[in-house]
Amino acid sequence: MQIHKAEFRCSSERIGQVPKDDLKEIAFIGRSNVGKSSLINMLTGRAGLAKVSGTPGKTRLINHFLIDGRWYLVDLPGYGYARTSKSRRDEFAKIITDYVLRCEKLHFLFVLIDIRLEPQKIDLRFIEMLGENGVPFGIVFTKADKLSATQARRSVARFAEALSEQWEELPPMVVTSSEKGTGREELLERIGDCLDA
Ligand SMILES: Nc1nc2c(ncn2[C@@H]2O[C@H](COP(=O)(O)OP(=O)(O)OP(=O)(O)O)[C@@H](O)[C@H]2O)c(=O)[nH]1
Ligand SMILES: [Mg+2]
Repeated sequence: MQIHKAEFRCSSERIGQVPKDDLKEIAFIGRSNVGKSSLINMLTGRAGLAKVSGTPGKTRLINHFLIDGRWYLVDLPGYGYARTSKSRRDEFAKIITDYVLRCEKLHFLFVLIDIRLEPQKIDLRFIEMLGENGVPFGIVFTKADKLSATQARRSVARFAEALSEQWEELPPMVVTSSEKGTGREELLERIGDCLDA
């Protein structure tokens, strides 16, 4: 699949504000600073489309980007930023759980994982929550440019092993680097398949 045109459509602070058309939505979620906004810029080929920052918590709203007038890429705030909160609702802020669990237009969710890290409890809990609620998802590993190919393979295998404790069948997984453009074609293919399904 190709992306020819990407345009910012709107920022929403509640799911009641998201676009009311019937276009499918593909969303990116993950911990603050994992690289969600950078990945949107890499995929669309537009460096400044989604706002990127080295400080966690940059994206605070649900941002919709209209792709080729046909579907939306959705940039979500990161989870796991407010460390003091205890309940699951707070842990995965209300705006995120509302969108992920209640937005009927959400077609497929990609959970982004920093490839450098050991499997993190908060990511595994989030994925478990998706499973419990029947949300279709895949995994995107980010920042692959920070590791050697061998280290990257090991990291993916480690995460797959952690997931296989929860899941009989593993979700699709794509390794990416927004810095280098790695995984762009593969991820676009995946998204194309999701949109056609
Ligand atoms: N080396 C490298 N750095 C990356 C990559 N992707 C993102 N970054 C850096 O990681 C930091 C966070 O990137 P963002 O795209 O803003 O992350 P986010 O997940 O949208 O963060 P929040 O909106 O705060 O939740 C920035 O400093 C990016 O430049 C990558 O593929 N490689
Ligand atoms: Mg962001």
